[in-house]
Amino acid sequence: MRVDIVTIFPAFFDVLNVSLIGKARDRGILNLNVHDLREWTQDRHHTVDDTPYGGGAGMVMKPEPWGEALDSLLSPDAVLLVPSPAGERFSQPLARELAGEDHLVFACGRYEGIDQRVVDHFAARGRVRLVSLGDYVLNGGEVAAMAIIEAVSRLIPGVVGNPMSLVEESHEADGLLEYPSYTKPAVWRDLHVPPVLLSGNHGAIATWRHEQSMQRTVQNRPDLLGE
Ligand code: 6GU
Repeated sequence: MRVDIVTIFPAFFDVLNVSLIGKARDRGILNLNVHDLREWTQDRHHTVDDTPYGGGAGMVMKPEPWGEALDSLLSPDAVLLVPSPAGERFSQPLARELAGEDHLVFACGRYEGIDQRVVDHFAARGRVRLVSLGDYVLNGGEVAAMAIIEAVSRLIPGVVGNPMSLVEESHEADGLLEYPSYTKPAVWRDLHVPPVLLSGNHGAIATWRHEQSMQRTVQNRPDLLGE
């Protein structure tokens, strides 16, 4: 998969060199390119924003540099992703959908946003999605793009070493939250690992884990269980 990221803060993405994403890049599974929006400015001051028409607080990102940047980066089969608190909610199903794409382009704007005509222009010519991480506000799209890239790239075959570890986790298998995990030692600071996990009884372990998943979901995410 090819991923292009356009941002005024390329340094945010330096961390994509570490861990599993870094390895996937080294192995050529993930071709990830970070671009500075200011490369596509024409003026001496590399201006990327201006005051909003109609008034109001904050600045809006100018359309021209975005137009130039996206003209040069978007391929015919690319999906343009615009992180925005006004977008559709990002989810595991959307991550799975995006993991099947060949080319993703992220347009990271500041949170007051990019001139709407940029989205309108490219939506008329290709696939564009505004995507939100949830109901809170970040300063810009960079951290959101990073979360989306991590969620998507770990679903690409070969990125996560053991494919079974993708199956059991939260939001994948049964729509319940994941059960709690334990490792050695069996007693730590007077806290005991639940005895069933040491029993060797695989049926009992599966039942216990399902109960734990259910309990956690009722407690933390009742919305996942339906009305
Ligand atoms: Cl995608 N962007 C910004 N700026 N804030 C957010 C978000 C995205 N998702 C949640 N909050």
